[in-house]
Parts: sequence; structure tokens; C-alpha cells
Amino acid sequence: MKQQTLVLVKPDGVQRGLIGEILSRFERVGLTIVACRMVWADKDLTKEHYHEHVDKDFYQGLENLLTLGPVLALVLEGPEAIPVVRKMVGATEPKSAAPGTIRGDYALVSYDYADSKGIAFKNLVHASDSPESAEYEIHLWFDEEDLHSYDALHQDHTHE
Ligand code: FUP
Repeated sequence: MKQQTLVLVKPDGVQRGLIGEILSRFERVGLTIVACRMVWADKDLTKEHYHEHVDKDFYQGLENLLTLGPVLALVLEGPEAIPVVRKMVGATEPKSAAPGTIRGDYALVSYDYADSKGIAFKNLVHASDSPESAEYEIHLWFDEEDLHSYDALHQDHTHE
């Protein structure tokens, strides 16, 4: 089942110069990039994106983090892309994210540490967690006409 999923390389990932490292991992497993856009999110877009978290204690920190600088917004496509990308991104808390995942390899902060400082933690990437959130998030960050589905040359070997 082919799926599309929304990924954000968040401002911490962009400012650390990790766009290339992160994108190459997604390309390497055989996912295709069907849309890509650099966006400096404002508070309204951040609220819409993280609408589930607006009432949480950590929301202000999360908003500060997402609006700190531009993000790279991407739509990735492939068979079961939503769970595959979540697996590659790793657990929400970098301290617990397994080595080999993006968060586990490039970040380290824990819930306790972030809470003690009153900050949201910098975990580099966002990835949609369900078909419903992917549908909502893709159309929040992109217009339908910006999505370009195509056949990758390696498709025969990765998923056909
Ligand atoms: P995820 O789907 O893994 O990005 O995680 P969530 O949707 O649960 O959380 C969204 C963002 O809020 C995470 F990227 C990190 C941040 N967060 C905190 O900073 N502190 C918390 O206690 C929980 C989440």
C-alpha cells in the first residue's frame, strides 16, 4: 500500500546543517521525495500543525522551537511510508531513541533535562504518525499541485 507522509526537518536540524544527512537516509531506503519546500513557520501555522498539543505545558517551548528558523517541509512516498518513516525517525525522546534512528544518532536530550530547563526538546524531525494526520499535515504545508508523484528508477528493486 503506497502512502505519503509529511516530514519536517525542524529548525534545529536545518541550523545544524543536517538536511543532507537526513534526506539521504530517506532516499537510501527507496522513498521518493514528492514535494519539498523551505518554510519559516509563524505561530498560526505552528498551532495548526501541533493542534493536539496546544494545551500542553510544553507547547510554548514547542512553538519557540518550530518558529526559531526555517524548516524543510517534505512529502515522502513509498509502500507504508508512514510507519517506515516513523521507524527511521525514532522515539520522540532523543535519549530513548535507538541508535540507527535519526533522533538516536543526532540528538540526546531527555524529557527530564528539557523539563528542568523549561524547554521543548530538539529532536530534529517531525513525521506524521497516522494516515489521518498525514492527510491533514500534507495539505497544511502543501497545495495539491505541489505534490509530484513519479516512478523512481530503483523501484523495481526496492518495492516492485
Ligand atoms: P512525535 O510524534 O514523536 O514528534 O512526538 P509528539 O507529537 O508527542 O510531540 C511533538 C513534539 O513535542 C516533539 F517533537 C517534542 C515535543 N515534546 C516536548 O518537548 N516535551 C514533551 O514532554 C513532549 C513532546
